[in-house]
Amino acid sequence: MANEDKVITTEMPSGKDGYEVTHSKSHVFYDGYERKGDLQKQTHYCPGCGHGVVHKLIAEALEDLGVQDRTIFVSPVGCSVFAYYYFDVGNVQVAHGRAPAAATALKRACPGSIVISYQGDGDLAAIGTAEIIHAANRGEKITVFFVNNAIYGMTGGQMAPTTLVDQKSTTSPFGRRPVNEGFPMHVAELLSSLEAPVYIERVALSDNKNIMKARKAVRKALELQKEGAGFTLVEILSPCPTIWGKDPTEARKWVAEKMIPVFPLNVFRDRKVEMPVGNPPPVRPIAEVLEITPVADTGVAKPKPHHHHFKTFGVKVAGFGGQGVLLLGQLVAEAGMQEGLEVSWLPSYGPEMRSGSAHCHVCLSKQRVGSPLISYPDVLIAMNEPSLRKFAAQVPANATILYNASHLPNDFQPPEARIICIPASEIADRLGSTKAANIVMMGALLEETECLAASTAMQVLQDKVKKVSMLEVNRRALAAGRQYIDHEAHVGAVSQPDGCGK
Ligand SMILES: Cc1ncc(C[n+]2csc(CCOP(=O)(O)OP(=O)(O)O)c2C)c(N)n1
Ligand code: SF4
Repeated sequence: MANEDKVITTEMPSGKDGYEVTHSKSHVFYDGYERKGDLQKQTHYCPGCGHGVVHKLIAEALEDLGVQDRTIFVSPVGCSVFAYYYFDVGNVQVAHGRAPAAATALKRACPGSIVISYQGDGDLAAIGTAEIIHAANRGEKITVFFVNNAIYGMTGGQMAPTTLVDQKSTTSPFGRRPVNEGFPMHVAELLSSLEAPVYIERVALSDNKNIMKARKAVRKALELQKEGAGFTLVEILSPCPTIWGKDPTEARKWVAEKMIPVFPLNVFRDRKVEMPVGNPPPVRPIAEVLEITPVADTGVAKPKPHHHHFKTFGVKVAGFGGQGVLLLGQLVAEAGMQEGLEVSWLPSYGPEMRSGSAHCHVCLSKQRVGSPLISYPDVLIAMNEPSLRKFAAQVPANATILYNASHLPNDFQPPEARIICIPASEIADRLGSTKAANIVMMGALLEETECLAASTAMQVLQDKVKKVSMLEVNRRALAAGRQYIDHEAHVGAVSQPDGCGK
């Protein structure tokens, strides 16, 4: 877009006294705002709102510093939630209070970018207190613009941590009382007590002179980031005429007369911080960190290529904590990976470590996995009765349920799916460890469905189980599960203690 295109010209009657008013907006703003058809030229902010001024200062600074193309603007939740409609930069809008965390990730992933975390006082100083303190304490190389208007604007004027003593709000209708709601929070001072921040200043949009100072502070913070310095924050005391119930001029006056005495304007921090370097963390291959030893590297022969008869194969494993439900899912996923499939494993469990319910979804696929959620599994492995009752109805007619028991509960209404009862816990018990019931089920799964090769499963067990005696139990459990399917299980008969389904 050429420069001239963004110049808005108002033609006045020409002639002797005629004149032309020309004003322009920064090229960092979009030409038109696509928010609403009839509001292409204006923002959604109320007349006299400080957000519009701060946007202008930021846009001009980004333009002057020549960093528009590498800027990422993180919008908060609050009145400025729509900042992405205005800034023609990289935009991310995040959950309430999380902007510094998202900005951290963005900056670390793209160290050459200029990352801005833009936040109101509710967003930064209430719900996002932890995020801002830790981002500042870590010295993240981001710039935070903290718009303090002493109130929650977007939601209609609730008390913010920055609300002044005696200031009325919808949640402090008689005025803020320190004895009840505490004192206004001084964010710039609070963060200045930390070691890492490089630059922290508080400015105000109370009059033109102070707006010029704010302009300088905004530039300085962004310039420092451009130079590679650490954490920078500008707190901006900002009018909110609408919620304060004042006209724009009175609101600015209120910033000067009421806010500045409580939040003094100051440069609280302006120093380069030398971060101690320390030993660099060890660099290890991802496969090693995830304990996925490529088969070729183990010195053991690669498993024979296995024919996969499916495009996508979904398994749900369910039971209670301690039955190795999640581990069974991991082993299946791991074996799938070793056979060159795309895989996913999605665990789900309650807060209890033991005896609570647990289940996991495993997807084996020849294509990239779209969703790790298995709503209609090809196989349900139900390790206990509650899991059978809970998930059986999700299993389609042409799919299979492997149930850990010698027969179905008498009052159970079997679904259309094939059900195979396998007393896996009893079998594992006989082999010397009830814990190996999940591996018995794995053997049954492989033998019944041939989704993966048993040799791959054995390979995975060898990689995972370090204790020789336990590995031997697992080897026998895997074989026992397969054998049960081949020689003892029956499908589709009555609910009898002979491994039968319906
Ligand atoms: C998790 C969550 N909690 C609460 C809200 C409701 N909420 C939306 S904006 C807001 C506060 C906005 O105030 P502030 O951050 O000061 O920004 P302003 O609107 O004044 O610019 C709140 C509490 C929400 N959207 N999400
Ligand atoms: S409510 Fe206040 S902060 Fe929100 S847009 Fe209006 S003036 Fe600005």
